[in-house]
Amino acid sequence: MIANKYDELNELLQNFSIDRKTYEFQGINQGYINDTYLVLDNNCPLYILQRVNHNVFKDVHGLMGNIANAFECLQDEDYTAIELLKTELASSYFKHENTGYWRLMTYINNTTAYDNATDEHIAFEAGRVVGKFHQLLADAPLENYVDTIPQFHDLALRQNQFKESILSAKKEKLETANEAITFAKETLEKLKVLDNSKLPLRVCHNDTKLNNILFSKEENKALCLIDLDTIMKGYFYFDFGDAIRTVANTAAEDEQDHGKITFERPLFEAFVKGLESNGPFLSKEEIDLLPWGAVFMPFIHGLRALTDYLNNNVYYKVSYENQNLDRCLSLFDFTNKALQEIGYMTQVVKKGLTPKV
Ligand code: GN1
Ligand code: MG
Repeated sequence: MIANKYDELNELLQNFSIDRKTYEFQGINQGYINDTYLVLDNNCPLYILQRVNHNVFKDVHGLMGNIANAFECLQDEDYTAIELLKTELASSYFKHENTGYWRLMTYINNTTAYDNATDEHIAFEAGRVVGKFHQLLADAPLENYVDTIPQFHDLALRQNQFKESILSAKKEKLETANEAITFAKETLEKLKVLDNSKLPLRVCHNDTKLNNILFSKEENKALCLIDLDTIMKGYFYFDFGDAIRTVANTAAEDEQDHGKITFERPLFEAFVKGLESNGPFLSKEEIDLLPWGAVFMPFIHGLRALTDYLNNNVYYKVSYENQNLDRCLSLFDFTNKALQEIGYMTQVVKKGLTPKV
């Protein structure tokens, strides 16, 4: 990062109600959407500073309201609270006239996040904290939550966007992505079995990939969920499937060697055990659809990555030209592997999860 960027960020921090000093910054290049910095004082990490991508999140005020509302419910001795630092004008975000929307949150020390589950303990902990998150939000009034990205996980919308991208894509791209396009069309047919009509809407996280779960470094205990921009209404199988695609798969989202992509049954079972450890909170209908969630979520992410590849990378930040296609192919490969495990997953969730009556 260039030196004067530090100055700009320090200037920006003056708008928040924190000690006036010269802080240091470390860029965190993880997400595909926002810009994130760790704020340090004398090498000691204190805050997370983020610029919210206004292109993706049109209603930042509503988004920050969702997070503040959720934080009120997410209070429990078994769930670590994150705090939003207020601006001098007592707002939870600051709008800079040139650089857009910024927010500042507490950094929780001695924590880490994993891209993949390395063992069953991590998978169990992930399930436990996703369950805890949902239990704490189970009675949250849905009307208080705006849709930060309307129809975020709506397959019909994603299918239309995909079809449009095919119409406008360059011929070479259509050829390179030919196999992925065929798989997408076939899988869209198969996913017609998904019927949401009997499911309750819940306040969901909507981006529960494993590296959005914070773990304590010492005990490897899952503390809380981070990256809360997509907290909004949804179905539980969204959060289940998004977690499973990273917990039960030990390969990266953009893994090019598909031999490394596997569906790890012990990790799947451990995650389900973790979910159940909070006691029952899902309806029978929700439990029945969970195996399909583990197919649906990697697929919809793969479809969005493919669409963005065909659209010339206008949505996701990419670190190399074909990253979106690599993500798509890897996500589709896992989708296929999860499809083959539907029968097995059905047995595990039926045996492992008790419906709430
Ligand atoms: C995006 O930037 P990041 O990693 O938090 C995307 C998620 C995907 C994720 C990885 C708003 O999130 O849906 O799971 O990439 N977020 C948005 O594929 O599109
Ligand atoms: Mg995210």
